[in-house]
Amino acid sequence: MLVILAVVVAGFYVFRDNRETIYVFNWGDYIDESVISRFEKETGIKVVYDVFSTNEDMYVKIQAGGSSYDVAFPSDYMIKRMIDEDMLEKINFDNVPNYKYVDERFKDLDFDPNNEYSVPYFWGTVGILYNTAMVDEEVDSWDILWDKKYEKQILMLDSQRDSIGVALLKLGYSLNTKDIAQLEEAGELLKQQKPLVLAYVVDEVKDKMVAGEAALAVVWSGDAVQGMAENENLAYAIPKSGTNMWVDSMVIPKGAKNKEGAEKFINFMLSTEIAYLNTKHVMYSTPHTEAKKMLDEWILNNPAAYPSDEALENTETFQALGDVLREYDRIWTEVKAR
Ligand code: N2P
Repeated sequence: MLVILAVVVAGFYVFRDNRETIYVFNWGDYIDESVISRFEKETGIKVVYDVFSTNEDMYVKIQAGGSSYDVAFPSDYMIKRMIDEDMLEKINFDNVPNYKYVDERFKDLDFDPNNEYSVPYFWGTVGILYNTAMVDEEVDSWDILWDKKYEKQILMLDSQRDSIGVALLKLGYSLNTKDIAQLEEAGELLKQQKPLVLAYVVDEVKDKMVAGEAALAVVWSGDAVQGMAENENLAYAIPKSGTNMWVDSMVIPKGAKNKEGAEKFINFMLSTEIAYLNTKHVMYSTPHTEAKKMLDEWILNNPAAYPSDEALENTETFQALGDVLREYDRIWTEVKAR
């Protein structure tokens, strides 16, 4: 009897292990998790789901190659870099008919000009989430993040492009500068700011701001929307001197073992119902025309989630920077090490 049972159990595991699988690598807190089991149920494909917290972490992990992913979710500038370094597969769009739902504004973008490698997932801006019960002044400049009044009440993004970017914007420079002197200046500014910073965080920023642990935080807009939904004292501002606008897209890394499974997953994520579940849950801004129509007024009318064209005028996208990235790495390491 026991033997039979053992054979049956072993058989079950062998069967399970043989299931078609895809490996998905996404940002933390960036999906309605019920979507994963729905995909598994509907397609019979098992999903192994891992998360990362910055583009740079994702890049290092994919480049190291140890684990091969079938779908990943980099941002614009990182997609460009991965295309240039021959790290991405061209997507067969015949297998992604739901691509038709992607708003034209998010097609033909400069990081993937012919729409060959990437499918937009969410987009947004970088700005300041602040607690109006703790900040009694207008927030319209990056300078406030250097105001000693807010010592240990400031959260910065633990993400080198974003934090160096904020310092560059404060100095009036481009987010894409390759000028070493300007980068050094930005690095110095971040070092000066460090005693005022409570913590460098990524996904933890939402809980900390909702709990009132800090007064000001540099955030990606979707996290601001989530924070505002949970704490009415929270507000979001894009400084007058401008900011970064970004798009995160689904891509298939070279070396993917199940490209067709990856395309099925990408298409599934673009079905109207699934795109709606995801945007409703994570509150990031969707590029999906039909899913957007299903959203509640409060989020559609929230300028943090869906800013006016005018508000987006003074934004810049990150470009891939080539060799100068070494300087970014060095400067960021120095800032964090102090
Ligand atoms: C969600 C991460 C958002 C990605 N936790 C911003 N590009």
